[in-house]
Amino acid sequence: MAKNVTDVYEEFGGERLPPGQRETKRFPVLSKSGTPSWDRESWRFDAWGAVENELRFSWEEFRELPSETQIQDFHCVTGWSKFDCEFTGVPFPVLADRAGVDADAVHVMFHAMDDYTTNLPLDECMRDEVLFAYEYDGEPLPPEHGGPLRVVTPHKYAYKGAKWVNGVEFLAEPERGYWELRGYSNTANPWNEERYS
Ligand SMILES: Nc1nc2c(c(=O)[nH]1)N[C@H]1C(S)=C(S)[C@@H](COP(=O)(O)O)O[C@H]1N2
Ligand SMILES: [Mo]
Repeated sequence: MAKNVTDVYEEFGGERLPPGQRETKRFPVLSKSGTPSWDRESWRFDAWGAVENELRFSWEEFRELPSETQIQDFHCVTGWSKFDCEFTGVPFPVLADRAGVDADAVHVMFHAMDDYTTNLPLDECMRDEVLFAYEYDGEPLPPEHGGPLRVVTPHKYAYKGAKWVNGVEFLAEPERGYWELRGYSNTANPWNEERYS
């Protein structure tokens, strides 16, 4: 059964459609460079940094982690929102618990196969809606949308969700990712229109 989390906006006191957004039924693709290729045999996912257990998963091992299917909204900083996206994947807290996050960890950097990075405070990642997603609408996540694995962040603009994610780094100090170093908001709350900084 899919869990409907399209009510996250209530936490931010806004309308379901954030200010300055328009709804689209399409699912546009936004990538800083091309779609990287991957190989099921050699693919690895790592968790490292301020953790008790550094983790490494093969594709098969990652797929054995507990997963959920959720209905989420998706908000792109360029102005479109897509309602009711069905994603299946591993909630961030599941992974964090396996790694055993250190008491001094406060921040997270996501790393991706196209050398994209994006950052969030740890407490904004420790929510079940932050998914490492490998299915969209019950099918393998399309490569252009981040397959085999991407992060989705329905409480943030979508650049906080790394496509082609292959690592998560736990940090004792905040750092900035690819777009956060290039003028996008570090905080990215759609209901406050935190687009650029
Ligand atoms: N690895 C990686 N992740 C990424 C990007 C990227 O270029 N590389 N673009 C980001 C941006 S700016 C957006 S809006 C969303 C777009 O996701 P979509 O292409 O599935 O719509 O992915 C985000 N994640
Ligand atoms: Mo974006």
